Amino acid sequence: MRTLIKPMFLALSVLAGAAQAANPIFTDVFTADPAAMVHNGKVYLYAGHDEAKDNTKFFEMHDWLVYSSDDMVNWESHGPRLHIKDFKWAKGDAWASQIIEKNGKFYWYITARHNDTKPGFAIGVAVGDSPLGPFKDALGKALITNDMTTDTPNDWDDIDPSVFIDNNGQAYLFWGNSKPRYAKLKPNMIELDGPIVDIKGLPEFTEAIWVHKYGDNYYLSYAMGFPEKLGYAMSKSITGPWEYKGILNEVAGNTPTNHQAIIEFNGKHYFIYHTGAGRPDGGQYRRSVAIDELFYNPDGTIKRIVMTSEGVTANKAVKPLQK
Ligand code: FUB
Repeated sequence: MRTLIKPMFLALSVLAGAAQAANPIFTDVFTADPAAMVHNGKVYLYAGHDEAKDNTKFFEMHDWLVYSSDDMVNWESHGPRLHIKDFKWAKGDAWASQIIEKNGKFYWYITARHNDTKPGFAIGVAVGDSPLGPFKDALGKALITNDMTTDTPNDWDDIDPSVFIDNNGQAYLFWGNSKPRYAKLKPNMIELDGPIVDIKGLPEFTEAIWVHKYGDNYYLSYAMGFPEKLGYAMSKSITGPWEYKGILNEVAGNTPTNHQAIIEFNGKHYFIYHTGAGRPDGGQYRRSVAIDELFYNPDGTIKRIVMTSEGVTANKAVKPLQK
């Protein structure tokens, strides 16, 4: 499925003279838990799909949606590109995910509820040859299961994967609810390469880790408390130690969860998150992805995000002058 999504509100800004997309950015479906990746001059956005009838019971999530844009304002919908049924070991709950490219392959790490052979939430990985797939379960079994982390009482502690490849090529998988954890990945990206390590120094950790690097600093942002604010920590190494730096984003409107992706695209930095606000029928189980700009301070710390209803302005690569 390929549909061109016109921004809900496309206006000419008097000041900037640029097209602008209002938040939330998609209004035909409910979208949550965004992850994003820049590849070949395009931004690919991978989102969970909230299908709950209303906001009274619980999440209803069966597949993951993909969108792309070359200016952050006009988005093309590529529809669902991965479904819970693509993972034979999973029985439901297509929760947060993140994708990464390595050697021309795209590895998409997902959260799902495992069937009764290994009860609890689990993390799986799908692989494809392009950002749009097609994707297939890379392992035929889950990569992380609840019985691998027995020190936490809840069965949803193994959720929300964030994947990162360091400059030396070593890949890491981060994840967790109530306890943040990471493990090295083997070069094949589908097996752990060493122990599961607990991460220290993240006060009030709840879930939703996103790891990124800017300059020579590593950043680990995460949902804290409940209702969730987003906080962040910095380090000079992907394995820590992490130093907590403060709140990055306040509680999003009309939903207690908060889940972010942070990317750089054409020289600007973006904070992609979900909110229950901005749509009359939105809420805790009917969330919508929104995007605002993110700004670094000269010392590498990040300014508090300002969530806006106006959203971001169009950002196209500037072509160099032909001589
Ligand atoms: O969308 C289901 C769960 O809610 C995610 O896995 C969490 O990060 C929270 O957003």
